[in-house]
Amino acid sequence: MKPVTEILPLYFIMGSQDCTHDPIWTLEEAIKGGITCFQFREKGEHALAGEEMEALARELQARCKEYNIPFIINDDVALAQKLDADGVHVGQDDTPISDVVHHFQGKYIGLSVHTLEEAIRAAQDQVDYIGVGPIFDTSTKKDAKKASGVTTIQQIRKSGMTIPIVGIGGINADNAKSVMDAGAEGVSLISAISQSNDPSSSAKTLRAAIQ
Ligand code: 3NM
Repeated sequence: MKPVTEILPLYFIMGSQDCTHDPIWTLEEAIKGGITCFQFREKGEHALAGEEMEALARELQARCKEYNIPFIINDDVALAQKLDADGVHVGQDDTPISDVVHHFQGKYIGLSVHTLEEAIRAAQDQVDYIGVGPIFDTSTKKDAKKASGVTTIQQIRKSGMTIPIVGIGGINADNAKSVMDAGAEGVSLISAISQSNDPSSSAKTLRAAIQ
């Protein structure tokens, strides 16, 4: 298993509902462009369910395996266990994090946090990394909280916590560097790649922006 800080720099998230083009093609192109991790997040309006969702997850997982990119599943703990995913990412209102930590020993465990207090609890719960957001305004997650800019990341770092961080929400090639400068190990994003007509080139541009 790669060290968690190695997989965080360019963390691509998507489900079929987020893609302008075919999701499998989008992921392959994103991998060619240099993403370091992939999270399957089939959620919200127009998301697939049941067998169709599982079939897509398996296809995407196979692409990740081929290129040695970690395959992480959002929220759906049962699917993550069934597919033996490399990790699972949950939100504050999903499966209790203590259960996830217990069931996914040796896998990557990520938790979404929105405040310094939630970050402190996450570190106590021994998650591998936290997703801090929304940093900027996003139209991808309909129930996203108000954007906080990079302030929360700065607060977490000022407090002395070293837990690995990825920023999330409205991140693109123009603002990605500010997220890294605030103290994050990486940027996670959906639309900047999933809605691109050239996901490979978008990923490349993002990689250059954060280096
Ligand atoms: N979680 P985009 S914001 C999935 O704040 C998600 O926890 C968020 O999509 C949070 O890169 C978000 O297109 C959406 O803005 C990110």
